Amino acid sequence: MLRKLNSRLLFMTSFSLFGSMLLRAQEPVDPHATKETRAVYKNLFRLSKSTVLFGHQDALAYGVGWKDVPGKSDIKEIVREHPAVNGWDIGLIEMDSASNLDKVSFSKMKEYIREGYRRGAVITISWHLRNPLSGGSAWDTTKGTVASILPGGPKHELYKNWLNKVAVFMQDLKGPDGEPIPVLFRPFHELTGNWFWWCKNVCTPEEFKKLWVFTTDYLSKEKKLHHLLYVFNVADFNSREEFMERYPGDNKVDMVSFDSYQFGEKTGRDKFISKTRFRLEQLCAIAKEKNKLAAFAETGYEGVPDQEWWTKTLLPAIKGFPISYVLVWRNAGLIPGSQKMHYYAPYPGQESAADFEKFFSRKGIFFEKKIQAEKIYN
Ligand code: BMA
Repeated sequence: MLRKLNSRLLFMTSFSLFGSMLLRAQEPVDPHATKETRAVYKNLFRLSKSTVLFGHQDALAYGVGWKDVPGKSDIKEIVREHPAVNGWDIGLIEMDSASNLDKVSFSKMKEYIREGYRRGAVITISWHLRNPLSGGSAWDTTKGTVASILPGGPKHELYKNWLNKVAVFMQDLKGPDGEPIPVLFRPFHELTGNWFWWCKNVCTPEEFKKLWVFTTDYLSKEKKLHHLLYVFNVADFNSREEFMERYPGDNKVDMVSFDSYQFGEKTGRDKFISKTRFRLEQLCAIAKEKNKLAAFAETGYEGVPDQEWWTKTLLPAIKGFPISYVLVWRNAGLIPGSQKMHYYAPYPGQESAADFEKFFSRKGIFFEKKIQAEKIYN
């Protein structure tokens, strides 16, 4: 009886030891990930328990009414600090263009990335790549595009050529000691939408998974890039099943995330909060179960037409969830050729600026100085 109890105890302890080992195994999926990449990965896990980093797309390159002013960002104009996460997009790199689809020059982008890294910020990159089958934009949803670039497909070689260009760009991101700068790479984002050629209305789950596996394997094994963390990103989603339908596997993803925006009247506040909280609950449950990082990779309310959006909408929407970061989209300002203003962060004089300062001073919200103090690359 005692022997039985002992062996049961032994089984239970070894099981829980094994369990906690599994829980503690916080390593990127790339077994050759660089030292700094492993460090940022672990530190993001640690930090996500109590803090959320604030991010902004293209923050250092331009803002509402300005472009390429060294040291400036709209966020810094308000709170005297840059964001903790710097988002960039490399769309058009595949065309050998000197600038991306939003006219940020790639050489300057590299400088901004190095600058952000030196200040201890997190770097994330998305890729609005053009349609390799039709020659159209990322928004050209010609059917069969994904299939055409998979191994054996007529555009496979072209796609590899594009990936080679991505690899050259990524390889050029180096820190002061020549170390590669870790990047949270978020390819094929918003894959559950219906607006990009890799979205769910124009490829099957199997095709999408194959594309993901081919791409990540090619970059890590063929091109030997070991400073990328792979971010799986869906658009608005309504169930766990929807989120998981195209998930390529636990050994191919470092972080799970989704994008979701507020639209319409500011009375839509409650709806946005409850939908976001529902999604964050699903997301964080998946992340926990799979031992992955989680993020709210893109959000915002275009033009921020709500004076208290930051503390009365965004904060209540994300409060309490162990996510690494929340990022708002770019401050393009006036879209050329239209009367439309396109921005998601405040700038001096913008109606939500005062509330943004309140958001900034909340304990668990990190901007540049707090992330710098954490030395996440060490
Ligand atoms: C969209 C808009 C576009 C932009 C694209 C890629 O959401 O901001 O103006 O070209 O993202 O950054």
